[in-house]
Amino acid sequence: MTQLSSPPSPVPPSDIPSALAGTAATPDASAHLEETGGDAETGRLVIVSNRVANLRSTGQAGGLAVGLAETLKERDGIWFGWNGAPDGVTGGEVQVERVGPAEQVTVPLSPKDVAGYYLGYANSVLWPLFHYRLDLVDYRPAFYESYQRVNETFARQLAPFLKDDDLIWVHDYHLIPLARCLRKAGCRQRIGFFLHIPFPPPDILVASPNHAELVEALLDYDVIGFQTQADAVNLKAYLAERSPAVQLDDTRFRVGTRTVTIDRFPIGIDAKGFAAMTREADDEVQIDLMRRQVLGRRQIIGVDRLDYSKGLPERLKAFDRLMAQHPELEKSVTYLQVAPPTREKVGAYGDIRAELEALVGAINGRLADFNWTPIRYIHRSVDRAKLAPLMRGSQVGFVTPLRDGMNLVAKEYVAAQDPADPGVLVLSRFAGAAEEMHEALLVNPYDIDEMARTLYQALTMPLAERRRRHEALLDHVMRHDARAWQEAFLAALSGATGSAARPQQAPS
Ligand code: GDG
Repeated sequence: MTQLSSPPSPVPPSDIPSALAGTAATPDASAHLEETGGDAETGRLVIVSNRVANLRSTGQAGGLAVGLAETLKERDGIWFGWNGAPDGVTGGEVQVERVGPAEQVTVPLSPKDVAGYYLGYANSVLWPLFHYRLDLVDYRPAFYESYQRVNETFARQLAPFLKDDDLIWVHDYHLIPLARCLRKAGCRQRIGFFLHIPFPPPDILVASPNHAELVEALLDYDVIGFQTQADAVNLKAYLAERSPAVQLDDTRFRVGTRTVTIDRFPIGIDAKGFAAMTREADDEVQIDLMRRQVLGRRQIIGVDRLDYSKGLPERLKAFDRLMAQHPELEKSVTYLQVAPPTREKVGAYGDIRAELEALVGAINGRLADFNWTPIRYIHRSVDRAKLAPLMRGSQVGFVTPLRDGMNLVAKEYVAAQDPADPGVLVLSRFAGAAEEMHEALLVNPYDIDEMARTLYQALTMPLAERRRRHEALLDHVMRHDARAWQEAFLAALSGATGSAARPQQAPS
């Protein structure tokens, strides 16, 4: 067993259970773990992410929360992250709350670090950079210092909770340096990283002054997981060009004395659960649906956080173009865009909101009639129980991000459809989901004409073709669901060489 050396614990980790049932591990992984002293059958799962999902309720927006909340409801482990309050003290008191078999461990951040680490480096540097938006990167050295400081503090606060055979699964771009910081604190557990957003090609990545440190820090993980093959290829290309890491086979690299796995683990949704939610439409949604049925109106739906990566202005322009090219569709097609606010303190988000509101106003002002509002735009979070029936009642799912790690809405739309009379998914080629969802109508989200033509194709598609496409998509979404994603990642992490090949590190 490995020795864990921890700094003094801010709260006693004594009541954290030691055994964890149901950890996924392949037979190969189990055999390997016997050699290395780890135990995939009993090791706990420790999830680390910027924010800790509310395990009691998953009715909130946010892909990560929806994707992972179910896992920890069923097994022992910890979910560690920031408490979300903007006015704490970085390194201050740790809160521990038990929810079922799991524990939520949350830590505070100071206003300075919320501005520097979260709004700054994570969301004004890494988010635009990783979404290929160099024009929106707001690089400031102080942001990077705060990002490093917060990762070091999180590592110091997390380390006392860890046990030797824990599997640590770190999520997303906020926490790239966390494994490096945990290693410095003496942690030798297997640590995996999953990036929910795209990983850009080397030419874009090197525009960041910190690209070398970021990639070196990534290589301290045992498993680096991406949404798509394209993302994994981008990191491998960077390594081939600029790193001494040696590629051993398709997914494994030798980094010093260690082996690091780089692979794709496309995230899925709780497809059965989401489909079941369509049967419980509340009165408001049912009335809306009946009204549209009586009026013979079809609906195009989009559901996205109001983020510049989601291609919302382009979508509105495509709808406008559709109406210009097919005036016969006036009053018979509406476009419902749900776009809850997000990261409003980052300047680029204010800009996209203003652009969108101007476009909605201009299009509706020009086209609307007293009994027809072409675009219904909801800039609030809609309850999840309403979303599923709203998607089912919409004939087109319009999912056209300019760049997206995966895009769960594409999968939710498919899961929500009535197989006997399904709607059509119009999907951006630049969403990670396009790598798997071949039967969607794939579009270039920058090409307004193509999107308008494709919307028309979707609205006029014969039933037989809709069913054929939907059947294949549904089969995929059901089989490659959230559970399959977690199992695949955890199997890879359980099977990782982990501490076996890592030299003993002195605690700092
Ligand atoms: C990141 C990556 C990746 C949206 N509006 C409301 C609402 N939502 C839900 C959707 C969906 C989730 O939020 C959004 O997930 P996405 O995948 O579309 O996008 P991101 O938030 O950008 O997520 C993304 C994901 O992580 C997972 O790895 O796919 O590429 O960017 O579930 O339904 N939910 C509720 N009300 C809303 O108004 N309740």
